[in-house]
Amino acid sequence: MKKLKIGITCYPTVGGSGVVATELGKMLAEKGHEIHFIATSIPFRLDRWDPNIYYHEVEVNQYPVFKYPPYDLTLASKMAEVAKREKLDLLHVHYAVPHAICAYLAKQMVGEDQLKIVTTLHGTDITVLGYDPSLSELIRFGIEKSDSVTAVSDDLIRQTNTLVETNKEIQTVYNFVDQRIYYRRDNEYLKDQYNIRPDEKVIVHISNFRAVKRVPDVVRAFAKIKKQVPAKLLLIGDGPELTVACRLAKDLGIVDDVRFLGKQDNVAEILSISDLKMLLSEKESFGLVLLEAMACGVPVIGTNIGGIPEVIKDGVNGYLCQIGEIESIANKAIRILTDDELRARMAEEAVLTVKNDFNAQRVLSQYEDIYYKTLNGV
Ligand code: GMT
Repeated sequence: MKKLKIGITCYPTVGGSGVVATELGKMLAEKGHEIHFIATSIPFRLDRWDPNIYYHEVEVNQYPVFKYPPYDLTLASKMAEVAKREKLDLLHVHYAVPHAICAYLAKQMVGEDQLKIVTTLHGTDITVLGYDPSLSELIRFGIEKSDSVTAVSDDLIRQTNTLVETNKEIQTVYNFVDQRIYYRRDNEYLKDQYNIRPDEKVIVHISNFRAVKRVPDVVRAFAKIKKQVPAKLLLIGDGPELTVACRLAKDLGIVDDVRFLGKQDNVAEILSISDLKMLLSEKESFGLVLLEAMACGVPVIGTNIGGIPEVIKDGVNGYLCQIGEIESIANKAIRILTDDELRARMAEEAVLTVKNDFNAQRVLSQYEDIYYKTLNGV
């Protein structure tokens, strides 16, 4: 098979879409494809040198004549410049808005037949922006002008069809984690470093602490769990709701049992001392953090919304729960934390789910297949 030259654009800062785009780029490069990241900064997971990986910085300047820095236009022109010079076969963009629109502009600048566009929808572009009538037309345009479109869950395809009213064929390509990085280590000593007693259970929540993640529900559920099980709560990440969570923990008298770890790079290390992961969001097209936890043998509790039921098999690798039903969430958590046999079985199933259903190599092949079909006009 011909080795491809692929431009990848994503938001390079912390966030599931950036992680997926970067990990995919790294794996494609390992297979010999030439990967050109086109972004405003080096994606944070682009942590190793590879001769097949290039990085082209989009420098967004502030001009006095413009009220806002022209990110979209600068990106489109950088995409066109890189595509022409490096003779890219295609651009794989993550997000319909603005990245698919920028890619379409670049395609027109390069020449319609010279460059193909593959767009991956991650959710935020659809489930947040899709409700805005002033943007839904633009999202539809970005989707329909892409040569191929993928989404990270079946649910996201349903939502896209409803909110954006498009008939474009969209294919589900699930997210994945690299099990060479995400696996359970034997590092119980870390508990001591976080001032957690050996007999205490560890519950973890990882997110960008936006309102949709409903972090206060995690804190409320933990307060109930704490009454029956000696435990600590690790909050990883940062965002607008962090102070709310902290204040609530104080009000509930449990702040000494919560560790606010902020943004962390070595998440697999921390997951390896965890007994349960909670993601109680009201919107979640997939929930990549669930997969990361599961790969590290951590059972999960997640809300029965969006793409989460495609990841959590209720009663097998964790439990599904209804949004905001704190009592029932706490009861399910207590069941997992107090029944060693159940927890071990769910942990094993969690690792198997990642291996069988969200296998990195299989996802990589799916994307390659889409690239070749797109280039052949299939
Ligand atoms: O809100 C986030 O979690 C960040 C957001 C992003 O754009 O990076 O995550 C979205 O894409 C991830 C990777 O596909 C998914 O795992 C998340 O579920 C999705 N977030 C939402 O749908 C809210």
